[in-house]
Amino acid sequence: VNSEKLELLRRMLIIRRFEEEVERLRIAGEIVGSVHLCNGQEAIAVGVTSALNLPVDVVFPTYRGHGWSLACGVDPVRLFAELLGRETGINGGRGGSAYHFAPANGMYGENSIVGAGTVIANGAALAAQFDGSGRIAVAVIGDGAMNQGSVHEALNFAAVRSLPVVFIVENNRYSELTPIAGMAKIDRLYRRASPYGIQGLRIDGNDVELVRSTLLEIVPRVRSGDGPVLIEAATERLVGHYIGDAQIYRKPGELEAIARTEPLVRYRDVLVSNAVPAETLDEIERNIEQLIADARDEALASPLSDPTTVSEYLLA
Ligand SMILES: Cc1ncc(C[n+]2csc(CCOP(=O)(O)OP(=O)(O)O)c2C)c(N)n1
Ligand SMILES: [Mg+2]
Repeated sequence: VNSEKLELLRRMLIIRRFEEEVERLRIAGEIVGSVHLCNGQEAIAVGVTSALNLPVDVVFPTYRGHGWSLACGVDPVRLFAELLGRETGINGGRGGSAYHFAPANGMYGENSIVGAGTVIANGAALAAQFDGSGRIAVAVIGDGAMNQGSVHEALNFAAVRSLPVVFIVENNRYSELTPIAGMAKIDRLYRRASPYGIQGLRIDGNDVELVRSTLLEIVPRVRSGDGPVLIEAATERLVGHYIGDAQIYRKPGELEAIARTEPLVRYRDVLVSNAVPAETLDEIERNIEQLIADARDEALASPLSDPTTVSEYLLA
């Protein structure tokens, strides 16, 4: 049992250290463009993917998707290389931070059109009803995306067709710089599932074991044709909306408060109380720090993408 727990910890740590390194690379100008980090939201990606049968099952993350890719098993070297615009990137440096795609891992592409992943996930789920693959699709959206028309259409269509889709709402309480309280009259977004005739529930998205056990219970039902489920996973983003966001909209003390309940701090406490020696945890942390530093160096040493091949991979 402890080895399973340590694996959940490892996966969350890989994501956190990766994101911290991405922030440094972005500030240093090695990575260009807008970058959205998922620090604080790792337990959702790790808990959900741990209950899936990837790559038969498919995941549709948002632009805040580095953690989902890593949780789906994308090699950190190839993901760093992708963000750094290198030939060796998972998409040859063409997808970058917000648009990369790793179908071999069941990661069917980030998307910067807020809410659009839901509609595409429905397509993958609809295909599953025809091809008999047993696939389920996971559509990841934010709290802000719950106010998009496309999301409501997707929820209704998935409900009516009993599609094998799990809608994961990463509720980090902000849509860009606007608190969700200023955008929705209700603060329990899972309640929007019932008007469409589907099950909705809210869980603590900072509790990796709870995310995993919830999905282990729900996924088989969705897979067997019981229809879609919407899971609101309450979390916090420990960083700005994008790298460079000064977060002046936060209340005094807010960042300090959410740092106390973030998934990594909490899970370390859980493991210690499960009699895992602190030295074991320290060693895992050191190993992952090294793994991420090595991955960064390997990616930085690889060649930049060749601009003359820019039109390759485009459909005519
Ligand atoms: C259709 C559309 N409308 C607006 C935007 C601008 N936009 C980019 S991110 C974002 C916030 C979305 O918030 P949320 O769904 O809570 O996701 P989070 O960034 O918190 O993960 C908005 C409004 C967009 N990219 N696409
Ligand atoms: Mg949000």
